[in-house]
Amino acid sequence: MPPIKRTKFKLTAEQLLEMFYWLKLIRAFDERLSILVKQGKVRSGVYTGIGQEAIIVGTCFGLRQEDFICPLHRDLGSFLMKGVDARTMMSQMFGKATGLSKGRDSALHSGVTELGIFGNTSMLGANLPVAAGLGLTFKMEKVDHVVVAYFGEGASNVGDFHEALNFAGVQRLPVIFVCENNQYAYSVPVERSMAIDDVADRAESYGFDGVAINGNDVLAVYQATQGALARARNGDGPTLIECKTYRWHGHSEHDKAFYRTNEELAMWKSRDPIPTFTAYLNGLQVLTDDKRQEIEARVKATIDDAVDFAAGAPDPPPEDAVTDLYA
Ligand SMILES: Cc1ncc(C[n+]2csc(CCOP(=O)(O)OP(=O)(O)O)c2C)c(N)n1
Repeated sequence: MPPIKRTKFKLTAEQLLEMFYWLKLIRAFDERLSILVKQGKVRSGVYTGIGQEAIIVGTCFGLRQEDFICPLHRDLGSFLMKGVDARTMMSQMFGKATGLSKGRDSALHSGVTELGIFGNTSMLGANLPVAAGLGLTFKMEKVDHVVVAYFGEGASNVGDFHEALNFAGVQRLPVIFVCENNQYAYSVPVERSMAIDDVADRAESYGFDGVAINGNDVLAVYQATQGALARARNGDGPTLIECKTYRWHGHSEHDKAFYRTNEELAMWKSRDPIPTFTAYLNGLQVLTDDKRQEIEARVKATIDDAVDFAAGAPDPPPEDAVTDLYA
């Protein structure tokens, strides 16, 4: 069987390999952070998205620079895919002067306007009305850019979520609401915080489509996002995509996650998004052993370089505390 030219998702072999690279890079970034934080090298709290990478790759792949993302604490990979280089991102986690916020915040609240990344706040759900506001701006400016806003299933129980979806539905705003349903909001399992099975069902109340999909299948996420992007760019309003997934680590690296069973974790690890996609690429003869080794080497070199750079980067000078103030 000859290697494919294009899949039914209209992705070329090169694009599929690029997706594979991002899955591996985002996994490696978080795995390294998990080690570095235990070594006391990271000044930020670390909330890994290990196990959830397919959501970020499937939603960010092919976004335009002008499209905005509103990422959350577990979505560092979306910064990388939107164009922040690994050195800057690692510096941000180390609290160094070379990071996005020059060492000013706990690493989770930075944005980069030029790259279409809106900085998050700590209040869960509060990024969603902001996303709706960005969508309203695009609509008023009559441009076909789209906002992709991430939130957890826990955040979907907060009032801000409902206000944002209602407003976006009424105004037909170009926003894609992406729920990362990883089954837990800190220690609270989803069945203890919601009386329905699917967050996706909530979209109907606000007059637009919601779909629940396998969030560990990067192509399923990509396909759902492409449909939502096309509708949003066409003026047909928002979509809610609920991605069912699981976070392998605790809520943050200091949480040992005693509230869940080893069996449950093992079951979800058997649905790891990376081997699933690897098997697909192997089946298409897109990913040869040589290619895989080359990509893995590139990922390792990128992470090693980012860590070396961040470790050697300067701390912010004290006098910097009074610069860049907004008054
Ligand atoms: C309004 C609000 N309530 C509580 C918190 C504390 N808190 C931070 S993350 C978190 C769990 C979030 O769960 P979920 O929304 O499902 O996202 P996940 O962390 O699972 O990705 C909680 C309770 C907060 N930041 N904001």
